[in-house]
Amino acid sequence: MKISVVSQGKNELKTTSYMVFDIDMIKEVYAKYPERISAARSAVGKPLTLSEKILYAHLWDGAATSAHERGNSYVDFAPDRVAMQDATAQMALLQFMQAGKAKVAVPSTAHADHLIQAKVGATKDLQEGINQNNEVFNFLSSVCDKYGIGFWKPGAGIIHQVVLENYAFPGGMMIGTDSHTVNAGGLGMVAIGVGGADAVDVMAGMPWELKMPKLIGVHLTGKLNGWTAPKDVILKVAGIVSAKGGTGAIVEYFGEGATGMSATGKGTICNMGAEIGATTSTFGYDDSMRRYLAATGRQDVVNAADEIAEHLTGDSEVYANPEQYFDQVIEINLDELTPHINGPFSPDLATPVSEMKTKAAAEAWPTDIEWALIGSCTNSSYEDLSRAASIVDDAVSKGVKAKAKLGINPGSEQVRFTAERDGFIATFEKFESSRIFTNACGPCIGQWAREGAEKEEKNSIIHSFNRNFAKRADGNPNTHAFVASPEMVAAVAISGKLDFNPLVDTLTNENGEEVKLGEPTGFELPPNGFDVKDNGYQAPAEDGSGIQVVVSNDSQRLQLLTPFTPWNGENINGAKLLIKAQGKCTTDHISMAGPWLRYRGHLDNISNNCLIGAVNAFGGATNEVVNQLTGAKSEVPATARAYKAAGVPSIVVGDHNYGEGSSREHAAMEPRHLGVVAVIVKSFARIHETNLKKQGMLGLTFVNESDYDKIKEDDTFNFSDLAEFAPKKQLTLEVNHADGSSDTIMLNHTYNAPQIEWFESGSALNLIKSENATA
Ligand code: MIC
Ligand code: SF4
Repeated sequence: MKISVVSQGKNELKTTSYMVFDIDMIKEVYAKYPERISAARSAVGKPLTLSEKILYAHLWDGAATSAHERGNSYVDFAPDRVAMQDATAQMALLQFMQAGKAKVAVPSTAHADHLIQAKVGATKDLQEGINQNNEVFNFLSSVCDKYGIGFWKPGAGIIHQVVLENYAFPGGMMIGTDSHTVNAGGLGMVAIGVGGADAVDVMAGMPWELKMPKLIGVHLTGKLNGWTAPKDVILKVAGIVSAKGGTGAIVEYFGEGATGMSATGKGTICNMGAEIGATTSTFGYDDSMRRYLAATGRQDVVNAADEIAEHLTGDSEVYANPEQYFDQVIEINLDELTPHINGPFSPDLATPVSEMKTKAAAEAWPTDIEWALIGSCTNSSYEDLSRAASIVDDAVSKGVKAKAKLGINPGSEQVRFTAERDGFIATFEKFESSRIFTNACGPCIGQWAREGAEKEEKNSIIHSFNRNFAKRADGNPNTHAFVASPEMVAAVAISGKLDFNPLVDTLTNENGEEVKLGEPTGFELPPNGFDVKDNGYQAPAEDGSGIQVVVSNDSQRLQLLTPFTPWNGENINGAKLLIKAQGKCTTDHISMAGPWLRYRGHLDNISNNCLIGAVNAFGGATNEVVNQLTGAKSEVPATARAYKAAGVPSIVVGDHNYGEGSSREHAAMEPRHLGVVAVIVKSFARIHETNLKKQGMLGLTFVNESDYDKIKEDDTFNFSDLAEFAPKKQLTLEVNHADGSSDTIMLNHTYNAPQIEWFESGSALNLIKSENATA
């Protein structure tokens, strides 16, 4: 099959013909709502939040018969749909191919968005992206065709914008193999990021398990105004709760401030809920959602949702007295909220724009901005582009030129096409140095050929993305990346200064006059409607049974999976320390993206990036550990391979919130493939912990956090009571030090009985396969 390019060329005829995807499925979901909500209400015994309504309406076993304890009970759910992006879909679909099913059990889509590099501009970059990744795109296209999965071709857009525009619906439940799947909360869904193995469960028609989340209520009063944007709400929330403050919780927004903002603005807020570790975030069904659904051709969804509208938002008693219903309540008054800039290196480091001058000086952050980037799944809607363009327009009309380069990645071809028709693209191009990149992730995931990045100079960039971990955008560890709203990014681009405060500061124009930028203006939705010539969608074959999916044996990009070895039932003895990671260890540190995205479908090749970004607690270097078999220093992946070859199991030790960030299961599969048996940390990020379990690893936490300090570089480890591995029972680790002394350390785990079976079987997939074989 040949992949065609979504043309990003000039607009031609209006050819939009909308189709509402899966409307019958949506109607079926809604048909069950009244009965299920009333069952949930009796089970819980009090008024319900929106999050509870959606969760209880999607129980695998049907109507609720009892309440599920938040933060404690594992519950089986039946999500309505699955979304995957190219960088995770490869591994998800390689696993699905092993599950022995002819078709996916629920509507599913895959989106080609992560693999296209931003270099010179959309047209060239997209073609280059296709040339570079042809093998992978062809694989995805044919697997999708075969198994009944919708495929959005390269250039169609970023998964979460495309999902919001086409598939998200109020009250629905979705999982997706990307942590920002949560973006669909902007249309009132419970949408959750997962690893590929979880997606395989749902696509194979099995229940999907989640620990009943806790609930955080965010009460938004007042109204956004002036320079303040939806992005500032989540930048502020991140500052309040920190990068792990939302762990295990759904964040539900309500109040006049919530209903007063656009659906895509709500999407921005939900999107970055991933950066506080939240399971997901959501908003009640309201007029902004009606408007957005109608504008994107889904009046049928509005009609269906309106029939059960009362069930698609929280009960009024809940919003009147939130403290009685949520585990935590946060109040934000939008009238008083001011623009924020978060960063560098962590998305929760929040600074109000008015304090940036002092803060940047105190921290010695470089304040000259060379690049300002607008885009990513967080902020690439029509509204975002229109508001950012208004700033550019204003500057141009006042004779001010941009000091920094501006790069734009529109969220979807529909957004780009419409924005071009309405003149916004031309506005951005009024600055000579502006670049319009492909409708794709681009710089957000390190797919950015930034000139000079290899020099590793200390510098700052600002962007409207969600993540700003070290090296993420351009691979340079000294790039200080700051996160802000698109309108602030435009203003900072124009001034060239990180600490520019458009509310009070002036700029000097070409005539030497001092001018002030006007407040942003824009359009929630295109006044003349959305339009697109080729949205880039490829429907799957009706009957895919005859389609062959070919993976060549000598491919460097794709590799069929070999099942992981089941546990032999014995205690694990004589394990060596692969690395004790210190401080922040996100999935970007464990399995870097950027240049490594090319190996996402090839487990052995991508394992060569295993933990290369993690900081070694002994000596502080990255990608340098001592091979305990030889005593020599060596790279992490090579050391792991040496232990594996010698038949010596290894373990990884880590700090807090280990595995924060992405859903990529490579961060669990790589260590597994390289012979790591256990990851022992102070605390885990949710998706990563599940990914470890799914791949048959031991993901354990210190009972006493300070035991982390007892682990020495040359220790040998024995798991002495693994044979009695059982739910809620601690495990014992004997730590034998090189000087002959030893410590006994107790470890907690959160495995329930079925998850212990995953460990015993070698992986969750092995278990599915054996169950299918005996069915
Ligand atoms: C990201 O933003 O880090 C990614 C790339 O979208 C990831 C998924 C991946 O690693 O492929 C995510 O957020 O889950
Ligand atoms: Fe793509 Fe960035 Fe969004 Fe991840 S966060 S899906 S890389 S745009």
